[in-house]
Amino acid sequence: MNDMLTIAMSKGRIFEQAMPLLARAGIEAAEDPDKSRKLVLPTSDPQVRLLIIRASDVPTYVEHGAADVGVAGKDVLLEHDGDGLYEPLDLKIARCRLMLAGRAGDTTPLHDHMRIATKYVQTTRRYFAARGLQVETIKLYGSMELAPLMGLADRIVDLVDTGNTLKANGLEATETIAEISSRLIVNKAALKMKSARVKPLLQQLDAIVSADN
Ligand code: PRT
Ligand code: MG
Repeated sequence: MNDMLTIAMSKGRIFEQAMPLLARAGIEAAEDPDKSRKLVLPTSDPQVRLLIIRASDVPTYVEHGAADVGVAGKDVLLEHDGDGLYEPLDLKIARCRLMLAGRAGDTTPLHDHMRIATKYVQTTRRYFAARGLQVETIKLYGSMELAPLMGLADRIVDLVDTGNTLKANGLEATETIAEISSRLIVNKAALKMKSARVKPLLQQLDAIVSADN
């Protein structure tokens, strides 16, 4: 069991974009997580297994050593506090931007006590605090785009890729808070205790990402 390497990631876009990279490092999923109900997936390498969990739970599993390695969006990592993990490699996949957005044409300047709806409460507070503004954050778990339209919030902070979702809801982005991509994260203890497994994987993935970018 100690020779087993456990890799945590979410299904959806992260799985779809991370697995082709892992395949080039010799790790292929034995099953498709969209077709299987299994949360632990064996791989083509008998010593490697995948945990399929919620995107925002990935840093928690890795920090506590329940997974040795994980793939998590920078958005999730910015919002996660804890120090049991390293973030050694930018996989440059699942890219997007964390942006501030509001109703199209709304030119109200940013001000103290502005209400901002977001899933990213900590990151939002930190961003505004760094600019000397104290905002009122309203925590939402999804469909942030609705909040300014319904008068729940003045602005939102959300991920933007093509901008189509904002546009379809009469919103426009005004500022980029962070450039987002998925990172390989590693449990601190695992990097020491399982370095013979983890370090070669890191080196292989680093070379694969460099070849692509
Ligand atoms: O969906 P669920 O609640 O299960 O979890 P999740 O939303 O955290 O998972 P998932 O798979 O949707 O996203 C996982 C990770 O993918 C995020 O943490 C980001 O790091 C990354 N990513 C990259 C994105 C996007 N691009 C993205 N466009 N995650 C979400 N979106 C959404 C965005 O929230 C908005 O609703 O897509 C919409 C905007 O897209 P455009 O193209 O219309 O601008
Ligand atoms: Mg989602």
